[in-house]
Amino acid sequence: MDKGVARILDANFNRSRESLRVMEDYARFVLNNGQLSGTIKQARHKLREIIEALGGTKLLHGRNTPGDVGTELNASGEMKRTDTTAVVTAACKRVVEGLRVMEEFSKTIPGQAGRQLEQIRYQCYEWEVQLLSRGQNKKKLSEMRLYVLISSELCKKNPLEVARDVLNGGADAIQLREKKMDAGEYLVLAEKMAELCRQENKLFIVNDRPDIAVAAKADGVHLGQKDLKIAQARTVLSSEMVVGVSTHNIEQAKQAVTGGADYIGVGPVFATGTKPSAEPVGVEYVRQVAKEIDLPWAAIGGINLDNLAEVVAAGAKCVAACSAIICSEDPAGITAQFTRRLR
Ligand code: TZP
Ligand code: MG
Repeated sequence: MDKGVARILDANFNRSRESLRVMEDYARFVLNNGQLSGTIKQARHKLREIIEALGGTKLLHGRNTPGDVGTELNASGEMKRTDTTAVVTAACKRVVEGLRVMEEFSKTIPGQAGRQLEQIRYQCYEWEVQLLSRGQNKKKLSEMRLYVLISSELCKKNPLEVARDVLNGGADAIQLREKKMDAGEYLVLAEKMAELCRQENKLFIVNDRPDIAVAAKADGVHLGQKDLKIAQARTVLSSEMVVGVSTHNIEQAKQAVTGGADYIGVGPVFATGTKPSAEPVGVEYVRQVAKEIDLPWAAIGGINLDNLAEVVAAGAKCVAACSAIICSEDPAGITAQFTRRLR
């Protein structure tokens, strides 16, 4: 093999492999997404097989790092990244560059390497979208202050109008929670609400039903303790989708964290007619979560403008509210009062 080609393949194999590892670790440790990190890992192993077939250790003989005229040439932005999204974006760009260079020069060598490298490169374009959109959803969750639950049976007018009102009032996320609707009707409403939220760049979550969340192109699904487990729901969710879990005590909260939840609900803080069978857990649990849980979370249950200050004083940065907002005659106005006090 031409010595220059060997050096190019060796350098770009390392470049691509290292970048894949950055993507894999981001999926694994930042996104908690075992499925995506596993798929990226497989590609990293496939890449090793391709390089073995191209000559493997023979390429190493061409390596001459001290004599490489490019090691001193750093682009000015290379050592600075504003956040983890910037890190993973750079890795995604680097890997496809590396793969493309390998692909081109491997054309000078007989075999299938070019095609195989091309396939990994195409997968990388997909992964970039998945890694970044889930990352963006997680960022939105960490900045979320008001999460509004909408159930059509509690609305004083069309639930889509209520959704528009709460978005106008400044809500960061909407959850559609329909306990009595047939799946077909639930989906139609969810699709329309998802579209409204998308237009405003706000999160849209479907309660209970991962299948409807996927079909409606929601940003995620919310699961109760008796619903599907997170891993079970993930088998049908797209990898960019987030999962929220209701928790009623600190053990459940910790379990949700280790199970890979993206956010948790904390409550019911107060007794609520929206979920009359649920035993209120009080602000003490809010205090505990504020101290012990390092994941976005929303205090929920019977929260209104009169008791909001108490929940905030207990450490809640984000609250979820349903009846206080959607049962009112002025959902936009009440939402605006919530958001003003939460920011
Ligand atoms: N989970 C715990 S409390 C609750 C849910 C779904 C109901 C929240 O509604 P409201 O009307 O804000 O109490
Ligand atoms: Mg449920």
